[in-house]
Amino acid sequence: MGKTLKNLDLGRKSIIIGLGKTGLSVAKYFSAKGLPFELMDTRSSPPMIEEFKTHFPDIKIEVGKLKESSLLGAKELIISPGLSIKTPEIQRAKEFGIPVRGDIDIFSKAVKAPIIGVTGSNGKSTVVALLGSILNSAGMSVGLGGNLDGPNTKSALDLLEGEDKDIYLLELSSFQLETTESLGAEVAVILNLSEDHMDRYDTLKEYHDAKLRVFNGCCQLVINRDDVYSYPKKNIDVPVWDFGVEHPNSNSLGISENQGEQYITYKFEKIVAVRDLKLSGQHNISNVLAAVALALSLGVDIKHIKSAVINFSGLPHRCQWIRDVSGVGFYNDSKGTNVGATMAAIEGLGQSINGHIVLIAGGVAKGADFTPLTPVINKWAKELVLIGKDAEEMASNFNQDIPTNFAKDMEDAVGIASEKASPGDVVLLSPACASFDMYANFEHRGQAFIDSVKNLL
Ligand code: UMA
Ligand code: ADP
Repeated sequence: MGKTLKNLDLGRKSIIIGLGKTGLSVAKYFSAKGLPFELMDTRSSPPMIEEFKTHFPDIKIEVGKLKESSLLGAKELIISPGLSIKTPEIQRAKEFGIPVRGDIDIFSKAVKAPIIGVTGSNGKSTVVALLGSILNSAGMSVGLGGNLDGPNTKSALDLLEGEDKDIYLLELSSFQLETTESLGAEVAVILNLSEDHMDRYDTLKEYHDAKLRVFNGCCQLVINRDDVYSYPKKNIDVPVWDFGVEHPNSNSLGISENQGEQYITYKFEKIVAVRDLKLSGQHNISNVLAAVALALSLGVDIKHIKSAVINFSGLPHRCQWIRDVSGVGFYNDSKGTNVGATMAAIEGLGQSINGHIVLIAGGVAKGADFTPLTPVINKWAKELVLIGKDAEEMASNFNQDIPTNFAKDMEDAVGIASEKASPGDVVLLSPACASFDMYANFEHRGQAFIDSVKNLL
C-alpha cells in the first residue's frame, strides 16, 4: 500500500492550526457553516487561547508540538500564515495525502464577488488603502482586508460576515499565497520584490515563487515595468496593464512632463500633478501608479480616480512626519520592516531635504543581508543609531562611513539621534527589521517613537 490515506472524508474533521487572528476567522467561518473542526497551535500557551475557548467551548484544542497521530487523522489542515508549510509534521501529513490549505484558499472558493489581489515586498498596504478609497469614491462597496494590519482590519474570511460587497480587495503576503491553490482574482499584481523573510525562505527564488501564485487563475494583471520580478514567469493570456515611473507609452501608465511639471499619466491623459500628491518619495509615486492601474483595469472613471488620489494622505507609520524640534524633522517609518523599504524611505526623504538623515534602525533582522543599505546610508545619512536584538549583527553587516551609535531603547535612540541632528536634518525611524523583540507589532514600535519625540523639549 502507498502512503496516501484512503476515504479521507469519512467522519474526519478539518484541523485549524494557529490560534491567532487568521485561525479565529477560519474557526468562526467553519462554525457558522456547521463544518466540523479541531484547533491546534505549536505554542504551549498561545496568547489568544482564552478567546478561542470562549468562542468554541466544545471544540478540542491541542497545543505544543504537533502530533502526527492527530494530523494524519484529519480531513485537511488549514494553517495560519505564521506557520511555514515546511514545518516537518505538516510536510509529513502532506506526504500522506492530507490537503494543506490556508484561509485565502477557502475565501477564494467561497466568495461570490470579484477579488483584487495585491502582493509585493513593499507598498501593499499603501496601495490597497488608496485603491479602496478610489473604489469607494466610484460608489462601490469594498471588502478590504487580508494581511493588512491595524486596529480595524479584517482577516479575509471575516469579510464574508454581514452584507455582500461589490468587490473584495486583499493585501496578500507570500505566507498566505503559499497555501492558496488558485486565487482566481479579477486582477492581480506583484508591486515589487526585494529580500524579506529570509528566515523562512532558503532563496529569493523561493520567496518569489510564493508571490507569483497571486497570478493563478487571474483574469487581468498589472505589472511594474521598473521591477522584473513583477512579471509572471510564463506568458498568461489575459489583459495586461503596466506602470512605471518614466514616460508612459501609448497604452500604459507612467510619469509625463510638461513645462517642468510631472504628471501621473495614462496614455496621453494627465490624471494628477505629482506635486498635488500628499504622499512623498519616488516609491509612493510608484504606489499611486499601481493603484491607478488597478482601478483602470476595473473600469473606474478617471474623475473618481483623480479625486481619491489627491485626497489620500497615506497611512500612519509609513514615512509619517511627527513634528519639528529646533529645525529637525522627526519621521516615523516603523512599517519599514525590510531592507528595500528602508532604502526607499531614506531615498525619498533624502531627496526632499537640504540636510542629512540620522537613521534609527534595528530589531529582528529576519536573516536579511544589510549590505545593499550601505551606499544609500553613505549617500544620505550622517549618523546611525541602532536598537534591538540584532543591532550588533546589523552593524557588522554594514560597511558605512558614518558613525554608529547603540541605544538601549527607543527613548534613548531618539535622545541620541536628536543630539546628533542639526537644523535642516531629519531623524528617521526606519528599522529595516521586524519589531517583535521589543514590541507587540510595528504600530507599537511607531507609537514608542512618537511618544519619545513628543517628550523632547
Ligand atoms: N505561530 C506559532 N504556532 C502556530 C501558529 C502561529 O508559533 O501554530 C506564531 C507565528 O510564527 C507568528 C504568530 O504565531 O509569530 C502569529 O501567527 P499567525 O499566523 O497566527 O498570525 P495571525 O494573527 O493570524 O496574523 C496573520 C498575519 N501574520 C503573519 O503572517 C505572521 C498578519 O499579518 C495578518 O494581518 C493576519 O494574519 C490577517 O490576515 C501581519 C504580518 O506581520 C501584519 N505579516 C507579515 C508581513 O506583513 O511582513 C507577512
Ligand atoms: P507593506 O504593506 O507592503 O509593508 P506599506 O505600504 O505598509 O507596505 O509600506 C511599508 C514601508 O515600505 C513604507 O514605510 C516604506 O518605507 C516602504 N515602501 C512603501 N512603498 C514602497 C515601494 N513601492 N517600494 C519600496 N518601498 C516602499
